[in-house]
Amino acid sequence: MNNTSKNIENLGFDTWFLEAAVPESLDLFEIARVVAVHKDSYTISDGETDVLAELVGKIIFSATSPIDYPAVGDWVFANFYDENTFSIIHEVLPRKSLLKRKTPGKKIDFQLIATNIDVAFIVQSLNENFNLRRLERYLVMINESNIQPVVLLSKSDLLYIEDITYRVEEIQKDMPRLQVIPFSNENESGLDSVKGIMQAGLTYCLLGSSGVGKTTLLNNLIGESVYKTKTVSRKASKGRHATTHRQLIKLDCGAMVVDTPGMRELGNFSVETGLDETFPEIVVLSNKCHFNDCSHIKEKGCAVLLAVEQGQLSAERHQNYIKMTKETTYNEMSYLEKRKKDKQFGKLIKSVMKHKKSRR
Ligand SMILES: Nc1nc2c(ncn2[C@@H]2O[C@H](COP(=O)(O)OP(=O)(O)OP(=O)(O)O)[C@@H](O)[C@H]2O)c(=O)[nH]1
Ligand SMILES: [Mg+2]
Ligand SMILES: [Zn+2]
Repeated sequence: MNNTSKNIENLGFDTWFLEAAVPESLDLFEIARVVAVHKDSYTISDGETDVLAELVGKIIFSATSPIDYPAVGDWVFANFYDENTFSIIHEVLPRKSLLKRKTPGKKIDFQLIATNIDVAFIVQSLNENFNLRRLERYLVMINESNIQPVVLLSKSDLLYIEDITYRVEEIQKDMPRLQVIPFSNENESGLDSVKGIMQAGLTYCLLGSSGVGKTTLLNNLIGESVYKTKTVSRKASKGRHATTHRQLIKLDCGAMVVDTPGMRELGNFSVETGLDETFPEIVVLSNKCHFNDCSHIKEKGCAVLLAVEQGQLSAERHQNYIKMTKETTYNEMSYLEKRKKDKQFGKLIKSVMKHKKSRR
């Protein structure tokens, strides 16, 4: 494999990763990027060729959480075999950013969505999917991960211009610094604005509910319909995702895009900075609360509640903030509890094994 630095630079590799990498590994392995994750294998790319990859046993045996496994967007150290038709991943390089969410349902664990993302496109359709509370939820996750968020409002062809403007203003009233771009995959309006902000060497991620048009947008950015979108009737497609796995695609303009399957549930996990960055006005207000540890739910002298009462802060926004604060605390506690139990169970097994050995 021809691991020239130019090729991996084109895929987004920069000095940040070089400095973060274990120096010895630089001599032993080649550098590649994970462009797709399959059930038990990966596809990695050196910027020239895509190669099937498996994990070295060490990674599997020492992994203690989903974070220890490679995800789409990761840079890895690998060895190539059989004329570059097969490879083994030995090490995951440190990450610039990491997008994770709670696994859907009651189970308390989390999943990696993607890593080393620079900009996240949160896609909502301007018609039925548009929802400020859901938007805040995505923003908490993205802000927590140190990724720049941009909001893309799809299907503008289905609304009158006044209604589009109204929705954009609704977002910007609460979040004036957030970039919002309405667009249509159908009549292509706004597509140039989306293309216009995309930069070579940066990695973008498409997030949002199923059916909002993420993959259609990707196909439009590529310029041809390479990836499958939902074309079956609404009824038949209910609950089914057109996109089933995550992959990283390189565009002609030099930018990279990770398409993801729509998420029905977006549980957040220990997202303190994410919450603070998404609700900065609440942070400012809370400095004026009478109690230092005010939860802004029912305390006397709460400046946040006063702002809601006086109409400076919308009640829905406040409620969403409280809801997510409670939820993230609950998820984190349950997760720590689970880890503790797992550890105790591990210790128990070890001591039983030891006991068995000593009796032999
Ligand atoms: N009218 C209109 N329809 C659109 C637009 N964008 C996408 N669609 C349609 O919406 C449906 C879903 O589009 P997809 O691109 O598959 O949606 P997705 O977000 O990738 O969905 P998942 O992969 O399931 O998460 C398709 O039938 C598209 O043709 C748009 O801008 N306007
Ligand atoms: Mg899709
Ligand atoms: Zn308060």
